[in-house]
Amino acid sequence: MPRQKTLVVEKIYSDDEIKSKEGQWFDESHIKYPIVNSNTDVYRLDDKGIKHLLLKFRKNVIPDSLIKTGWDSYKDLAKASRGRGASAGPIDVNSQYWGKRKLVDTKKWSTGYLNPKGLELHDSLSPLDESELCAKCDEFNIKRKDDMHKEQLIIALIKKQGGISKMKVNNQVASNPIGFYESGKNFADLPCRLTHFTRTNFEKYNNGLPFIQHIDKLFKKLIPEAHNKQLVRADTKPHLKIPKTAFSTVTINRNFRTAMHRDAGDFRDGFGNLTVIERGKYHGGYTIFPQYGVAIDLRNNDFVAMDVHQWHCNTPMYETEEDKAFNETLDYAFKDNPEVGTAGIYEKYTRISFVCYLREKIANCPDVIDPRFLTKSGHGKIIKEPAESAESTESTESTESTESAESSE
Ligand SMILES: O=C(O)CCC(=O)C(=O)O
Ligand SMILES: [Fe+2]
Repeated sequence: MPRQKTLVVEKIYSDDEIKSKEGQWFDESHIKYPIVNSNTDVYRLDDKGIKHLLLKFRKNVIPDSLIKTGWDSYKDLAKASRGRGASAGPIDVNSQYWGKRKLVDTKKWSTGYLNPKGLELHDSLSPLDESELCAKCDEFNIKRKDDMHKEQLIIALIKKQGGISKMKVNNQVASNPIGFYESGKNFADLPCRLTHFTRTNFEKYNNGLPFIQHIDKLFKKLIPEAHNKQLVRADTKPHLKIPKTAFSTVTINRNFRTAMHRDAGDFRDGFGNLTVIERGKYHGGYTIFPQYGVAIDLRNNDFVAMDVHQWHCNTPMYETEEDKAFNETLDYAFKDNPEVGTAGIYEKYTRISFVCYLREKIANCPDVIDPRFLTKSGHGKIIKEPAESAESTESTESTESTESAESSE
């Protein structure tokens, strides 16, 4: 008797069809197989009928003591981010977050917005009529089309005067990488490093390592060949890997319902290794691969190694009446100001998911790195750091997320 089931799944959508749905929401109606919640290996068939491992799910393989370690160490490290790209979902102009901002150039999951200077300019330009705005555009040598209406003229004037955010951003979600990151050139030159947020939360990061190391052990046991390949690569830069693992980085998400995306930035031949820590009661939040109609219910103590280069997302999380009654008996585990409007986090229940992986470009980092970038630091910044994201995003932002990181601590 095998200790696990095997499921082989076929495409419901062609590659082109599914790609066109990037950044969109999927709900439970897209699940075509019984939801995976016991030991199961899932294989997907490609267009040639060749089988590839999609995921290995294992139930109840993380001891409660390590779940407690993970919760105590990492519950507060899912910092808010506006750099999660398609996974953050379509820009919701009426959300608490965007409702109080003025958006420009909104496309699918990305948007620009007016900065304080832009808002000021907007106020001063709004009383002008079209002919006055046209005259102003001419003053600033702004090329304008004859059919531009009032708001477009105002935005053109604001843009010319630096009143629009430099970077496009995504919905704000609680999702943040800890561990190591490769160099980046986003406003500031950043070296290969332990991320700033990890350095400023260094004790927490360290205290939680037994939890991450256990996830690595599960990966090794379940998919030894892939683990070994990833370990060999990670070991080429031992100063940039999480000790005793094949991982460089862990993305921590809090109540983050992802829209359909593929992870990027991680080792092409590697796997995403996920677990969840729950508090309170909720339903849904299944991790679904909509192209194949298969979903898993990843819960406390469970583990999945999955091919994060396949399209995936989460179904909505919700409370039944019973869940609600139970959750009402709980204290709040977090002290977040609802006015900030980070998606999902103001519920009484909590689902923290951890994605452990190796960043592909770490292998290109130098062998010698200024030790200041690899260890505990105070709150003062050694260097300005832009938002980092588990995915490559069309854009990442700079100082603003850094500032909010400082103020949320
Ligand atoms: O929380 C989950 O189930 C999935 C998270 C995910 O896909 C991600 O962070 O990229
Ligand atoms: Fe993902």
